[in-house]
Amino acid sequence: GYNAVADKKLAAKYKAQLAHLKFAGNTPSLNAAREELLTGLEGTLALRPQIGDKIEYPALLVGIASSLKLPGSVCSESELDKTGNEGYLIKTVIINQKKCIVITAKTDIGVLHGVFGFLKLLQTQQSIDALNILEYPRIMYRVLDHWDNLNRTVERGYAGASIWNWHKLPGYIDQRYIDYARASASVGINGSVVNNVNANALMLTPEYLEKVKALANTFRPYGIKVYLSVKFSSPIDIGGLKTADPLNAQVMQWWKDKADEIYRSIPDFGGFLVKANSEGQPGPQAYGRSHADGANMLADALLPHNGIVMWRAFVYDNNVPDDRAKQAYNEFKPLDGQFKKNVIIQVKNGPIDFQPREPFHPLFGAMPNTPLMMEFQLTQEYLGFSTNLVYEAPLFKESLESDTYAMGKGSTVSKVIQGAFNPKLITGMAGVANIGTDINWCGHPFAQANWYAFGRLAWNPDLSSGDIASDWLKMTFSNNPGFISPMKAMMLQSRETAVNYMTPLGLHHIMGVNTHYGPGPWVDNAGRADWNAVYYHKADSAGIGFNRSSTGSNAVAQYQPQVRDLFENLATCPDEYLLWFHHVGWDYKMRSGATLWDEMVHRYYLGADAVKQMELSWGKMAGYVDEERFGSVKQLLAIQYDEATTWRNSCVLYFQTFSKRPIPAQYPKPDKP
Ligand code: GCW
Repeated sequence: GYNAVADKKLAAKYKAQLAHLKFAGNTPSLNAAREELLTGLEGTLALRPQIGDKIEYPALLVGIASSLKLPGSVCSESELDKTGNEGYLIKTVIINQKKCIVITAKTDIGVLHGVFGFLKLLQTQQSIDALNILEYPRIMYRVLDHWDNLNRTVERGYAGASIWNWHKLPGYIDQRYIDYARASASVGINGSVVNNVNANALMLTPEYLEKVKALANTFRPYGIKVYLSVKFSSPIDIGGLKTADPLNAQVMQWWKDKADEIYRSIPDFGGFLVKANSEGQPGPQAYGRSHADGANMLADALLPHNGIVMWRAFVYDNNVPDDRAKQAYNEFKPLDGQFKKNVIIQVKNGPIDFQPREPFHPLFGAMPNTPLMMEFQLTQEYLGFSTNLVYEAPLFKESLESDTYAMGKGSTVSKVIQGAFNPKLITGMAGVANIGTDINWCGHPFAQANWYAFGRLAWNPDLSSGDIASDWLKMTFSNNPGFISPMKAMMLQSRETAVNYMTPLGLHHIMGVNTHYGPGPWVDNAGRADWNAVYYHKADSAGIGFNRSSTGSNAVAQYQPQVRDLFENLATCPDEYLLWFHHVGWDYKMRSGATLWDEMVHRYYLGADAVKQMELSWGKMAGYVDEERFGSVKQLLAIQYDEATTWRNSCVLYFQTFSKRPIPAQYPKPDKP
């Protein structure tokens, strides 16, 4: 839905400027765009513009440039070219000496994105007097990865069941599918991997492909392509073959036939996402083949249809004795340049696993001849599920803005994934979805901001967290500065706050075993060394932290020399990553002047106290928010405070068993673990 523009004067002005609409064309995407525009104008302004083919003034003109028959002076070829296949122009122009607003593009999907862009202007109460907006996506594949299982459970999902009702598909199209596509398209997302990377081979059977086709048909008008996660052993599991060896002729043929079968019913099918040889998933290594052999075989099957393979670099196993953080780089870096052009390697933002904070993944910048796509996690697996308010854009931006130095200073991760250093490569960004059947979609009213921010950053990774937060707040709640200013500050601080009460100073992976919920720094019996928290924090009587410097696992050597040196040297290693890269004594003198122990205790208290502050700020927002959402966020923040104090108390008391140092007197004693 769309909130009404609350500023009455401004609403009246908008209405006067938008009295007449000329909307050219009626393809499925343009029809979706028209309907969205009319719904948006009705919702924001209670406006039903007069619609006609003739231009009447003041006019809003919408359609692809060629069918609007605009005079060349209104928008030039070169401007239009810049918008590409998905971008758009929104301009104030003079036609017959009269002012009009034009929303135009080269393609139907561009027009749809333009309509959403225009509605955002109204929702965020911008002036529409003199518009000159040219927008286009910086990244090609902007994809949500659903970890949804066929039985409707969602791996690491905290917002109810899977929104895909496989039982009722293909006959029954739930309105949710359409709203999902609208919401995703409104932020520029153009792909959806509908099933879990821990894939079920049944997904590729004709019975399920029929259902996938129905979803693809539903998403198509919104410019969203469907992709599938595939299980590498599918030729055995459902194909009756004895092997899944990627160099076996029958296996290759099986995948070719499967791809042809899929494209017969879904001509614009996006391609495959593959998790192979990781956490027990089958893969080419079982046959002595490499990731490149596996990925290229699938790529060959998809290439005639323009499909792509997104091959994940999240790999680790028991055989890495010293440091799990090094494995992906070790396996993939030597394969640089060996992948087919329609393969893109999907790399998590950090080298371990979606922790509250990680340094950027060393593969970024290390494979100049291979497309790398970013994988972010929207669902809050390690960030307190859907009871914790954590706005993730600052986390995403932190990794995007990290300098890899791969092509000299300024070679940020953002530039690497935009293909700035090798324009021949395809580009992409994936977000592990946080969407479910909950009535508010994401479990926590503020968790929607992470879906929103992902879409905005995939479209343009150089946007700022703050601008995205204020757009989202305005469109979701209220434009009132009395609301925006404290709530934007709260959102922007929320991730650092979570880091403080969970894993300050570079600590990581000390969550509850398996669930990854709540504290579990004491875990030492998870079945495998690298699933134990003690493997990651290595606390002992001398100090704490994982030595990844040259005197330890030497993971620092996977970075360019400038970055390696920065992390290697205690004098330059940022506090944020201290215990990620170093084992440091309890009395180590921090930049703040405090000892490591005191600083750590301080951060834990700071984190929990900041959640109290969030509760207090939200408490003052009753006047700006409807009762239902106000009450819901209020309850969730109370839970979050409880969880934050549990984190703080547990970690401080547990680490104290090693440090044997007192909790500084200014802090209240932890009352319960
Ligand atoms: O974060 C870990 C999760 C697994 C997940 C895996 C992955 C889908 O704990 O549940 O499996 O990462 O990304 O493959």
